[in-house]
Amino acid sequence: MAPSKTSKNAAAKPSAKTASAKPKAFGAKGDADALRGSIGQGGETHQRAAGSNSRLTSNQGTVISDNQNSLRQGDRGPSLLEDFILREKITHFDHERIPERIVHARGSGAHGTFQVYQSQGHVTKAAFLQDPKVKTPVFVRFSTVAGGAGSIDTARDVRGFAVKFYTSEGNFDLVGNNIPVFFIQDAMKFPDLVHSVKMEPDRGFPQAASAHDTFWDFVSLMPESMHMLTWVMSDRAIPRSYRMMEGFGVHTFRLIDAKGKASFVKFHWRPLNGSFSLVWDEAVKLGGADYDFHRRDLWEAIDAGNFPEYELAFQVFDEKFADSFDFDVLDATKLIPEELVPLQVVGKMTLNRNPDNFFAETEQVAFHPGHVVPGIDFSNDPLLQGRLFSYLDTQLIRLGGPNFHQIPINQPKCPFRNLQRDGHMQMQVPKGQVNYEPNSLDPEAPRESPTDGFVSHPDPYPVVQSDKVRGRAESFGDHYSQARQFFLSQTKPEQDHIVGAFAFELGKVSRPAIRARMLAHLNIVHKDLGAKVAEALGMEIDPALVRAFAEPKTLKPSPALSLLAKAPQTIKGRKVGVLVTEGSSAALIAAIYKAAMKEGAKVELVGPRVSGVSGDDGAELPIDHALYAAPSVVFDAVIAIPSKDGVAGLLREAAAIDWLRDAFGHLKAIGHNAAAAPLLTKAGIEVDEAVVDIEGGAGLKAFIAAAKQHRLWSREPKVRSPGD
Ligand code: HDE
Repeated sequence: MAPSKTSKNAAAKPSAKTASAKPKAFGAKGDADALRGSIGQGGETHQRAAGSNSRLTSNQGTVISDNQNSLRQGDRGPSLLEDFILREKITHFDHERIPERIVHARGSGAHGTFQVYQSQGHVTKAAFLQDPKVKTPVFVRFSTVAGGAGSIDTARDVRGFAVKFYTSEGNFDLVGNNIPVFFIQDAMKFPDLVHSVKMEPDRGFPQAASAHDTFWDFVSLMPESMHMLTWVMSDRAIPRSYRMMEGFGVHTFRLIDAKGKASFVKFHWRPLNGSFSLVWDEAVKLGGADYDFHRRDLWEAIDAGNFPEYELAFQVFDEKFADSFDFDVLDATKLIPEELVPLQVVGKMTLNRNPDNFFAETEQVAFHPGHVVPGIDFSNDPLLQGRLFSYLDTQLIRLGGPNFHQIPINQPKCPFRNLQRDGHMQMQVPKGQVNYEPNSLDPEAPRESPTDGFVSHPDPYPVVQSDKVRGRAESFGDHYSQARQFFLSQTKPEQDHIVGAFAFELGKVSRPAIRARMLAHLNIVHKDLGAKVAEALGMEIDPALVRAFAEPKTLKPSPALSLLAKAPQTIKGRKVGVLVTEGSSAALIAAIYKAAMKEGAKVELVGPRVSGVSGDDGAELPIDHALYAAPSVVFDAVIAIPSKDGVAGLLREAAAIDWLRDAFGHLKAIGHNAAAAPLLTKAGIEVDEAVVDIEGGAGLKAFIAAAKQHRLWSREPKVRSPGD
């Protein structure tokens, strides 16, 4: 931001008044500090001089005269305990961090709105699902699960997809994931699961990775995890972008209509631009190239006005369907195939504003599946029931007390009043004598609303007279059939990636017995899966282990479970990287911008330097990145158009060779000119339908068509085999 007129003047010339009133305003060592003042860090100087209300103060409002030097006894003497300004500043700083989330610590947020397409009054009375004209504000936080707050974005992991709807009847939080099932059936096992996947407690590594002994030890002893594991080893766990992944409420919830009639529901989010993933080698390299790949992608898209959109869909079903379904709808390790209960698209969420402050909003937002509104209710899913306890409890420690709902990002946007009082960080100043109910002293005090307040669904689900038990229904017992169904529903490349991911992860497990147990499970899920992973690991499947489990059912494949089968052909919201050199064709660059913009994609120029590179017309090219700072993994498709002279320099640059070699290995569309030919050869690129000479023949059009396919899957067998 350009400095204001006042600040420029003032910074250049401190006022005589300030200088004379306090000759040592910038310290006895004078020169360095005075220089700092003149180049902007001492901006407060001119603020004091200007006497504006942007004067720096302590938290108590005392105006601060010197923000550069602590108080000491003489200019080389000891600092004084009396310095209340230093102590306040340092103490606040010492407390800047709050405990990070025990899971989902690494996340990125965005504001937006939700609008229903048409009234859903036939299934729910929830106010925000009635009127298509109503825009309900939302705040969304996407996250990884296992890593700490500072961990990489592209780890293989489940992604959190948590949405807070600020409805006219209170906040509704849909705290979901990008995978529709979960690892465990009962909340009792959650701390064990999380302990096993987080860094190992003695050594403090690995960070943000499930590829280690404790995780695979735990899940190999937990057959109910098998379905989720096939998902987590699939491409779903390495999404291309938060803008390009599905979301799921996971559990069965209930919708309640105005007459009190209940239906079961599963919630789904579908990104309008389609769902896409990275390939594993790309995800690994992105971990080094751009730690914040997903956070940056979301921020930049919203900042550029390219707003991510997701449709909300319901799978609505009744008790009769629930009873007829092969699996228990209360079991969070199972999904209901869309082919059995089709999705009803009910509305759209648009993310249109970045947070103003990461900590105040993204870090302090407090989600809770128990934040529901009239018209939405729970089911008896034991995992959900456990969550209903956990989320409120965790906010108490994380946000420091029971008033976290008063933090702006958590406050309902409808009126809220009750008689809860006091506690840490109470921000409200409740008035009057009455803080209890019933009372006869204050007719204006808040009271219950029997007619339109939240009433729990009476739940006629057969809770027959029974003993207290710690146990599970038999209907939760089949752990393999849906895992097999998921595997069989994938396209060939997707199946290969699942095999590759299991081989990679189990290859990192040091105890052979754990690997052997997992291979036995995978063999039950599907013989091909077991055999291929065993081959990649160079191990045999132990028949004694396999016999211990019953043979699962072979269910009809569900094509909706494959991402590739339903991927739209688009480059909307994607990035094309263009490698140029001194003397690259300005006309060709202009044509590339035009063709990409027409498709809603963004072009970024990569040059040997970040500035001072001219095109063949002599004009300086608007380079976005220097080559060493922008490997091709950060782009969806790439083009190399060096000049005839410029290519010689690239041939000596490992970064340029890798740029193309990686794009080829990651199955991306590669456009080039004739001058790039020796570079392509040196990078080992074999011409195929996604390697396009953009100057000749079908030209740019053919390149765009190739890029719209996301990746050229038929190239994959040439560059890697499953299990690599
Ligand atoms: Fe969570 N989960 N979870 N979880 N979860 C948390 O709450 C928990 C589960 C999910 O961006 C914590 O505020 C238990 C399933 C998301 O702030 C904690 C169980 C699903 C987020 C917690 C589960 C989720 C969380 C940590 C098993 C998908 C991030 C910090 C019974 C439907 C929300 C916090 C955000 C966060 C507990 C299982 C989704 C500790 C006990 C299943 C998206 O309370």
